[in-house]
Amino acid sequence: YKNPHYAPGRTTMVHLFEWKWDDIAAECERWLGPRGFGGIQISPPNENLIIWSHNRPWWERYQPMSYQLTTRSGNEQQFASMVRRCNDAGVRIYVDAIINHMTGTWNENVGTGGNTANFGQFNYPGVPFGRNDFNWPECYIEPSDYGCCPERVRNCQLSGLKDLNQGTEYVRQMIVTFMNRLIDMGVAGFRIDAAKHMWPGDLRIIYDRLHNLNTAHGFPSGARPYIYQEVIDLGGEAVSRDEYTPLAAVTEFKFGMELSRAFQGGNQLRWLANWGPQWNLLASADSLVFIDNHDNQRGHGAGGNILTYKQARPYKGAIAFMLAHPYGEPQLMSSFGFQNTEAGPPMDSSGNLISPSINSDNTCGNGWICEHRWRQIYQMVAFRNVAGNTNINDWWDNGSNQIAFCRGGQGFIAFNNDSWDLNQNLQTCLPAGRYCDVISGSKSGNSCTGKTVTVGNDGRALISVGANDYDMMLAIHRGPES
Ligand code: AAO
Repeated sequence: YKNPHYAPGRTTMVHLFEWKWDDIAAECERWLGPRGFGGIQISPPNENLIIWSHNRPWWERYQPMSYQLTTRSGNEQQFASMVRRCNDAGVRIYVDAIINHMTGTWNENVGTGGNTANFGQFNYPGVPFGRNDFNWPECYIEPSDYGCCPERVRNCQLSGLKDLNQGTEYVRQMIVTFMNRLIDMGVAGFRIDAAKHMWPGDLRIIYDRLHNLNTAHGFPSGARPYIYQEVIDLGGEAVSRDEYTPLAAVTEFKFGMELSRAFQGGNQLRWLANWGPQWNLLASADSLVFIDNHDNQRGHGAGGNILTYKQARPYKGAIAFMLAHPYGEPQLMSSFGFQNTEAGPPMDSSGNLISPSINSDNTCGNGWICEHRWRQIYQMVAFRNVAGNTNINDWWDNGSNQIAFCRGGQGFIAFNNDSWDLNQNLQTCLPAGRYCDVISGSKSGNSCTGKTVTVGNDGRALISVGANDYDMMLAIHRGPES
């Protein structure tokens, strides 16, 4: 369950938060496939409660009404067509699976597929689920429970969301049927939402009943779905990430927290020389990594001071480090713009999602940020693909916030987060020649729209990153784009 089964030569997934299925299919064909992206985490595809009382917040999608595939993102036909078109473009689909709970109790009770529920009776006819399918007695997770009481974290309600009992055969069957339907339609894996709030033993039974990936969508025979479990573990809690790594991969929240700190100047970049398990991060193969996710970019979930698109310069630096460094399976966030933490995605007055528009410079409009279309980000995806499974070598630092390293003979990157210029003759490990920096520009015919780096016969080159440059890093690599 720890292999994402990307198409050959691809390495990176992007969370297209709240995108519509038709738009994702188009994005696979026009952008993600050609640019070498490996996969997409999509928003939950199953029916959720419509919550007008909060003006259709993004978080209504974490309140399941049924496992029918109808949401604001599209219906089942559109979902199937997206998976087909993306797989044909070489881009995999990973589903955000909300299997810990159903909705909370609300005055509104109509779902995006038209199903209703009787919350007082714990009755969800769209599945169907009834009282016996939930944990009893009813209780609510208190902040203090995280420190003491694993059974309360697993058997009580998270934010008042009705807590399914995965210990029962019927609940397992409903969940497995839902997930297998998605696998048969061609998805490559799942994010397991709120995995911390389910018993590892129950999850293991569910995972082991999942089908192999669909060979008619290009997966090798016998391939198991990629599973990454959302377990927030910043240390000091009764439930640990180590209970989940024997099952499948786990989201490593310390990763984005530490890199956000470093790239905001709270820690010197030179300390990143031993980035990885020595920083008390999970083993690389167990780890799904990101700078920000849809929760912590808006103050939900865990971790403060997380870098997001709103602090673009240090954010791009942290993302570049993530993609240049071999540790973990990286995931990019692709956001809609927001001012307050509840606000839903761009929508019209009926609540229909508004598609992103695409500007002539490849960026998005209509309220969508599309970080995955920022040059400094998508060109680092290409860097990571070229770097492949090489290790880090020729680490250099100035004893402070200027660092540089090579990835085998494939790529070289330098960062300057000091307040003075970086001008150094450094080992790039690349064959002699002229390279285009993929951060300040791109290759255009025989010249570079940004900086040019000339590598000598000894592999060394003069590397310049000014303290006031638009971006704090410079990257060159083998292959046609640099
Ligand atoms: C909404 C409303 C609620 C209402 C509820 C029910 O906002 O007012 O009661 O509906 O009707 C999302 C939103 C929720 C929303 C929910 C359903 O974030 O606001 O509730 O949809 O619509 C915990 C879980 C983690 C979870 C995270 C948000 O462990 O699994 O809370 N994330 C996922 C999704 C998320 C979604 C859900 C789960 C539910 O990614 O989008 O919720 O499907 C500690 C614990 C963490 C815990 C946090 C927050 O973290 O370790 O496990 O996360 O607390 O409670 C420091 C500590 C750190 C600590 C943190 C916060 O950083 O180091 O450990 O402080 O205290």
